[in-house]
Amino acid sequence: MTDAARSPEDLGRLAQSLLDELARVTDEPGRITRTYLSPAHARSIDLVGGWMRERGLTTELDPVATLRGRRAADEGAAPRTLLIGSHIDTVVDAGKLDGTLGVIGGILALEEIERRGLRLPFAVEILAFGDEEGVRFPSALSSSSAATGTYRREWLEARDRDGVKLAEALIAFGCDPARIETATIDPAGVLGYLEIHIEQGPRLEHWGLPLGVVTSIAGQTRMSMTLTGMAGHAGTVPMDLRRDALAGLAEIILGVERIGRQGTGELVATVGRVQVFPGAGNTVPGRVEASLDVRAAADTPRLVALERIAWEAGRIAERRGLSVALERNVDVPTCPMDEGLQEAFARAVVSLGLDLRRLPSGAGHDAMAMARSFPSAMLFIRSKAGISHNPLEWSDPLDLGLGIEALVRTILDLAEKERDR
Ligand code: HGY
Ligand code: MN
Ligand code: MN
Repeated sequence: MTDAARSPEDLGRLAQSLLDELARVTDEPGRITRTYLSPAHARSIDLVGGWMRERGLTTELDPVATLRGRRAADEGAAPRTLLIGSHIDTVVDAGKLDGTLGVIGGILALEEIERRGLRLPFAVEILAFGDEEGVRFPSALSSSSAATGTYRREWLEARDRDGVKLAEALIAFGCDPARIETATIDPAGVLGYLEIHIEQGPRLEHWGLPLGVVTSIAGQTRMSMTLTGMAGHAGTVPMDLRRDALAGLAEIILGVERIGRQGTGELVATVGRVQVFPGAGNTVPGRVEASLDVRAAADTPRLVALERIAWEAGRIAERRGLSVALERNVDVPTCPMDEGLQEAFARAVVSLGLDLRRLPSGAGHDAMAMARSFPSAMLFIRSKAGISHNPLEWSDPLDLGLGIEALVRTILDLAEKERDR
């Protein structure tokens, strides 16, 4: 390492300071909430775009508001491009690291390569996706789907809780939904996609390791469930004459939990959001809308569980005189990570003198969408107590620095391979 190289400790401290600054960009003072195409998302693009430009990257915003920072190749007649990225949108009341670490880590890794006076035979593009979480609209992974030409046009018709259509929000943001196809990145010119991300689970901490190479990403299905009964006066409608949509949903939720527990392949099933209508304390709920999130390390257990949940929801609704509608919003199969890029991450981890462990991801990531077009791989950084989607989300800055140093070494490893190509 030359003098200009930062140690993992220094890299981690620097990453933490940028993470802290970005965490202050929120739509909800006092907690981190930065949803797709929100005012905070716009401010985060300005902040992160400034960090990119300060470090010599050229920036642009693509038609779905993905911020792209590009570093040109130093050599080669027709150099390819290495993509690095993650998301800068968050869940509600989020932690500081989920997604943002992959973008900031990419920016700092490129800065390290500059500081060390090293040259690359390929261009590098840092992608800051704006809609990985799918919190505001039922459209998860929509921005990375646009980069791989797999955008689902029906997402444009989706509405947020205020009734704003995704297409309208894009236009209000200064983007043009009619140009979404131009967001597609041609795979012919791409080496691959790398994403560093917090594990959001307990394995690395249990193993006592700061880093781990991801083998595959669990498939996931996200659905909207609507149950319709009859609203009524809480004081006058007898219990046996009610068509209480919320009571019906409560029974279905316990069924979802039971089916989740009985499943194989690390199946998980969650109802995370419920909206009750009309929502008055003295009114029998006439309608409820709920989310359903089902995942597993293999596709079959997930598909079997979805069938069982649909069947059971139908039976419960029928018995209670309710109607039930299930709509699929996201359906992403289990996604294996590229073997070659996994080995590049693995060599970098070993070069740091760390034990090498590999693990699957239960959480979804932009890498699932990017893998549709490009060889893709992920490196996990240890999460304290496996906590995420929670303001208590935290990783030791030294682990952050080790992750970024591993990314630097992976980029240099790929540079050597590219020269020998
Ligand atoms: O829900 C997920 O798995 C990811 O955090 N979007
Ligand atoms: Mn997340
Ligand atoms: Mn994430």
